[in-house]
Amino acid sequence: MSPISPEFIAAANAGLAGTLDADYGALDIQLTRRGVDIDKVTAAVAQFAVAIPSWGVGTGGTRFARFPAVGEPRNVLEKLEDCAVIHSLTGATPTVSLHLPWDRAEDYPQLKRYARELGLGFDAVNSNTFQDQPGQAHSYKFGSLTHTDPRVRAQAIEHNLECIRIGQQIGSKALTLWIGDGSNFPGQQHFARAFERYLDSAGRIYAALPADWRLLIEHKMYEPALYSTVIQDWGSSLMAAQALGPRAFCLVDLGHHAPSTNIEMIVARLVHAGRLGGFHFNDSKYGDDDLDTGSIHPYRLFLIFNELVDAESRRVPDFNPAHMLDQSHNVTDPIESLMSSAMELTRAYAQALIVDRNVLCASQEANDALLASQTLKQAFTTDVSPILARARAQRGAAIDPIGAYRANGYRQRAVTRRPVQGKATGSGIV
Ligand SMILES: [Mn+2]
Repeated sequence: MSPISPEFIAAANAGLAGTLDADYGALDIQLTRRGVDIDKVTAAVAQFAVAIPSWGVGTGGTRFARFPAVGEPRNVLEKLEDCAVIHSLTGATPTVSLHLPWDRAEDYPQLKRYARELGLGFDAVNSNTFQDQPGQAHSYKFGSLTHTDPRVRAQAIEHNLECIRIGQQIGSKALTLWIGDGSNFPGQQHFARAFERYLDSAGRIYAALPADWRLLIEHKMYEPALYSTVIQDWGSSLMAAQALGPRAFCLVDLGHHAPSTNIEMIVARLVHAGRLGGFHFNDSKYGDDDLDTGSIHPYRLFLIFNELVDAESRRVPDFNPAHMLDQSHNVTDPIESLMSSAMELTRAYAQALIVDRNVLCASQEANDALLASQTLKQAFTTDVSPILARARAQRGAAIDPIGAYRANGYRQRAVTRRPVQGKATGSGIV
């Protein structure tokens, strides 16, 4: 049972239903004129789901400092409570992505049961070989899966195998692999040998994957290694996925690219290769900022979803990318940021669903650049908010999630139930 009751949400919705009906009706008239069946779009939006990262419900921070918020979750159970609040209000976040060892639990079957009681399941598990843990035999200072010392590589491989074993107990079906390995100086690392070591180590992890699991390979062009990273870009990621086998896929974190990179085109290429495994959604102005999804470049987000809907409409075989948020919240209530981001994703999806694909296709074939561009802009500039709100209401979620959350007082109650600790565990940027 979620900490936010269905009765509370129903009462919050009651006062907004009339306005929503009017706005939805007005949008229906507009979309009908354009040949769009609004109820079909709403039904599709109601099916949209994105996983919450367990590390997202705590206040993140920058590499300089972290300013803890009040009422922050102190362990994985409290993180799940917060995730349940987000899902009950948005209806769009039924799963949680755990990060190990930050989210270690004593009893994983019990953790799975507790999650189910809250109405939640588990998405991909994330391994962590980019920082040392207390009591660890070998340091990751100079790498993990690609370290020159085979003992370090063996330790990093074993950690990933443990993540798979834990994931199996909680019902996960994917392992996300991101390594901080790389170099800070030209000449520090032999590029080819480091990549070969990666393929060897990742191959051992891949070999241990259960039959119904996927391996999601996350690339990142810089940081913590600032000159080169071993899995630097989608090219390295795709080469690795193709070398490992059919259940290895590429994961696109929006922040892990050079500024101005055409991410929607990378998405199209990975779709073509049959290797688009999923996303870490966030937004950025300069680099890997991990800002709230859709807060800086909503048009880019729409263009990415345009490629996803295009792939859906072309019935690309086995097309099933995992959606996850990966954000760091420094100045907002993390629950509010995560709700807002989940809503921005459904917005981009709805906008992409109402693109007139016949006109777009005809414009492309006729080399009518202006009409093609305007066809996308028409969809992007349509205010689809009533569709999102109706989809939420249909799922028993809130018409106005943030308004309902503030009215509920969940955070204030959490302050009392969760006294401030000296140091919060397990937050970071990945
Ligand atoms: Mn990420």
